[in-house]
Amino acid sequence: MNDTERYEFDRQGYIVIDNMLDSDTVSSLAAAVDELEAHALRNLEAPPRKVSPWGPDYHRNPDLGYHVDGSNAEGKTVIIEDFWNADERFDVLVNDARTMDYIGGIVQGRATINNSEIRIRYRGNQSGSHGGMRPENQKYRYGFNANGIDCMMVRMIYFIHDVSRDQGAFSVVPGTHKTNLPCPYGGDPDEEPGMVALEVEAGDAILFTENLRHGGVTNRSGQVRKTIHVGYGPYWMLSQNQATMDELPYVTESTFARWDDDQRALFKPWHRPRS
Ligand SMILES: O=C(O)CCC(=O)C(=O)O
Repeated sequence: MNDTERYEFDRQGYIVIDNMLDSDTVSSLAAAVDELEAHALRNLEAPPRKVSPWGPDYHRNPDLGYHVDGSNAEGKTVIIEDFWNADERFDVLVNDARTMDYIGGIVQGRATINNSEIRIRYRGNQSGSHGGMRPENQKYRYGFNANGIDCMMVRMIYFIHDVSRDQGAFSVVPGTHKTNLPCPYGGDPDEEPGMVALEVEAGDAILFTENLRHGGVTNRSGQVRKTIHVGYGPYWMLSQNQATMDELPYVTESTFARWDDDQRALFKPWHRPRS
């Protein structure tokens, strides 16, 4: 993370990173997402179920180790969590050097991965605005101290195809990570004052603090919007996936077995890998 990026992240609460992934990686991830979407849609209603402490009722796939909730109907979204277990093509994102350099610039101490979701947003869908000051929940706060930026949860979104505003762009209200009062505007990102749709190209990434007001404007296009979201935070923060909220991260034995120690450490809150 260079000084300009650090300044902009502190000022705005997010940065857009051009060309984060090369075209081969984009193609490989896009194919893996398409295959996983097809598998997840076939299994959406199947047992076994995992009810999120936040309410939604997820399918836990016994073969591929993911959790899925949602629908592919118009206006709906499908969210696939713990996708690492499903396909080793996602491993390029586990301990990716460029990503970890950015995370090291905004999370102090040892950082771990606390969130992993593929968002598939069909025509008519929007992601409601959230984030910003929540008096009842300081878990995702944004801070700054003598050592610099001190974030709790942050997310990197990887884009595997171009996304314009009308294709359901990820959106933010710049600077709201520093607000002190609850947002009075409800949850419609198309209407929220100051909300900016961030248009990107395949291979770009967006890094943001979860304390920033953000969402996804309505997908008014024929293109289904597919993005890969990975959350990070201090090592003591447990899973922030909805299906496994505040539990240990859901990583299967076979996934751990194919990773090296540094990759495994990213999913071990409280522990360092054995040397
Ligand atoms: O990409 C979107 O539509 C919303 C994503 C979001 O809310 C998040 O990653 O926290």
